[in-house]
Amino acid sequence: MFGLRKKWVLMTTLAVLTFSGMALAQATAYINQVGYQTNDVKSLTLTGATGDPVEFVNSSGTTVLSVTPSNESNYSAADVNARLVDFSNLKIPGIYQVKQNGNMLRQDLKIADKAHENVLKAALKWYYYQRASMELTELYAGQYKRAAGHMDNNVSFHSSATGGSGTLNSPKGWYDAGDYGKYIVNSGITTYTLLALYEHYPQYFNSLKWNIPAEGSLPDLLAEIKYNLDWMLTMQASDGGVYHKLTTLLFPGDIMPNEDTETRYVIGKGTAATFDFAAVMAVAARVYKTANPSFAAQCLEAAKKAYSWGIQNPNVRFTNPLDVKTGEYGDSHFDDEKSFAAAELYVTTGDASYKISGASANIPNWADVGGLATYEKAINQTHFGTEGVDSLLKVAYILESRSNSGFGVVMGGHDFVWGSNAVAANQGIWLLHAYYITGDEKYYTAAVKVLDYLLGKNPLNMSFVTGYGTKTAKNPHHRPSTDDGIYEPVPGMVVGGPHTGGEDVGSETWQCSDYRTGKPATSYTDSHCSYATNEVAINWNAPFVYLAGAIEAINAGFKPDFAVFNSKNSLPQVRGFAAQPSSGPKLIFDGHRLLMKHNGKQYNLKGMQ
Ligand code: G3I
Ligand code: 9MR
Repeated sequence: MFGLRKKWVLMTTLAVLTFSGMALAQATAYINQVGYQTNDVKSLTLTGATGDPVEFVNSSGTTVLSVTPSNESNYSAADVNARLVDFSNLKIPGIYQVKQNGNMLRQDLKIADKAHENVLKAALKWYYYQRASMELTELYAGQYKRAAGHMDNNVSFHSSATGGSGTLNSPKGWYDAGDYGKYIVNSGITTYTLLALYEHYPQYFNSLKWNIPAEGSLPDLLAEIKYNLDWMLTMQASDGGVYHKLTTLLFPGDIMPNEDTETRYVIGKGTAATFDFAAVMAVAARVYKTANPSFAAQCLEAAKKAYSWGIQNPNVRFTNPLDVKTGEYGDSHFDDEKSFAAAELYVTTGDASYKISGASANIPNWADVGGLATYEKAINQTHFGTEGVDSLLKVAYILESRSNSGFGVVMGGHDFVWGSNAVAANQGIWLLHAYYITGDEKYYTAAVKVLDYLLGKNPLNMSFVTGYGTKTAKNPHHRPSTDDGIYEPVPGMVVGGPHTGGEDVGSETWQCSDYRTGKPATSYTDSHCSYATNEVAINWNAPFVYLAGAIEAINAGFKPDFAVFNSKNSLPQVRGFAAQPSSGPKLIFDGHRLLMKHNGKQYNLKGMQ
């Protein structure tokens, strides 16, 4: 009797221990919540899981693939141990369950053709929602219709806007972010990124539409970009210099655009804004040349004038005047803006007097655009030699290597700054450029992992794009979303993302209680108070749009004309070679590439089809 009892106690204790052990190590799977492209690379991340096979179960309950995860390794930015699972071999569209040892890890894994087309269109459509000076009608905006705000046709010159007098007619353009300011520096990298996407994939974007009022017969992408270019052009003074921003003196409260009737000013004039403007206008001159030649000519003239002003005024720094509290976008290093403008003007005009040597190895952001010149140099080797290629690949190599362990993401601890999601997306663009110039699939695979990160495969287990994904931000710091009375925020917005800066943490009523975890990758709050982690901004959506757009276009069979990789639709649809000879070379399709195996060696058949 006693023996039996003892045995029971022992068994119960074991059961409790086992149960609590399982509870401690609860397995979680992190996926791209929007979906994976049918014929593309696919991966997910596990934490708290064993190394046992992961099963993918289709809607009929059949396990269609079983994959052994990688060994566990640590991702220090979130302080988690993670395993990676590559399920690229799953190539049948559908919704799948993800299981391990029969335990359900996810039920929302989606595989589809054009998996990112809808989120891409939504992220592009957001620029329409950000348009100043026009009413958003129900026809285009649906429930997000709103009255026009900020006509900006009679804007005062602040005393810092040197040389300006009277008032300026400066309508149109996109609101920068959750606030209603219009800032040239941030418009610079944003507008460039969208122009580059069109320039790299013109055929794809000539037919992609997302229900916006498009000017004339322009493709939607060019029409949307022109709405901001038209505003930017108004910000150039007659001497060629460009004003820094157009805002109120203070940030408005949580009101709709039409309710913000405070005086708006043209503020500052400086070297960063002027060179950024020159670069963007030089690219626009190429991109609109066929669709709207007179506009393209106007852009080129504006670019040249701005560049000359920058050369003559190489060090005019903007800082907020004492009475101005809106976004500063202050910068004191101008070499990067200068090399960006010079590279673009050289490519547009062919005039070698614009040539400047040296290439930046920094991932681009609004304050450091040297990397944008690096892109132009790397893809135009006849103009620039190999310096762009060298810088690009040096960085791409490091980024790619990070994506193969830990959480399977590219973001390292130092990348988590205000707007960290834009850092991620810009890393993705960098990797895509490495793919363009080398054709090496590993860079493409890493870029896809960046897209996965932004859409849910991250330690917060959320999609960073409003309205897209199983779990997304509901309370972004975005005045219209806060004030429009609609529960769901405006869709298609990329929120800033995690970091430990905590600039919005404090005791004032409008500040956040401390949401920081001590780890950069998880220091985030989906709260309206959090302008440091949960605001939205045009320069954060743009690199996401480029990344999702390029990956969609590549999957649809397009490629930039300068890229050396084979377009995906030129690959033969080979699913096994049943009738191959039993000896001699063998052709293998690994799901992504056509390979030849012979005498124990493997050959990539790129360029041979
Ligand atoms: O330059 C320093 C660098 O030397 C230092 O190592 C680093 C350490 O954190 O900080 C760098 O400064 C950062 C600066 O951006 C430049 O990158 C600041 O910490 C950081 O607070 C600052 O954040 C900017 C923020 O405005 C505050 O000025 C964001 O990049 C920028 O995206 C954001 O932009 C705002 C606009 O002002 C207004 N509209 C909304 C928009 C988005 O929140
Ligand atoms: O709403 C503002 C946001 O757009 C800016 O990015 C942010 C940082 O400059 O500032 C926000 O405005 C806050 C201001 O700085 C302090 N008072 C509260 C404002 C919003 O809650």
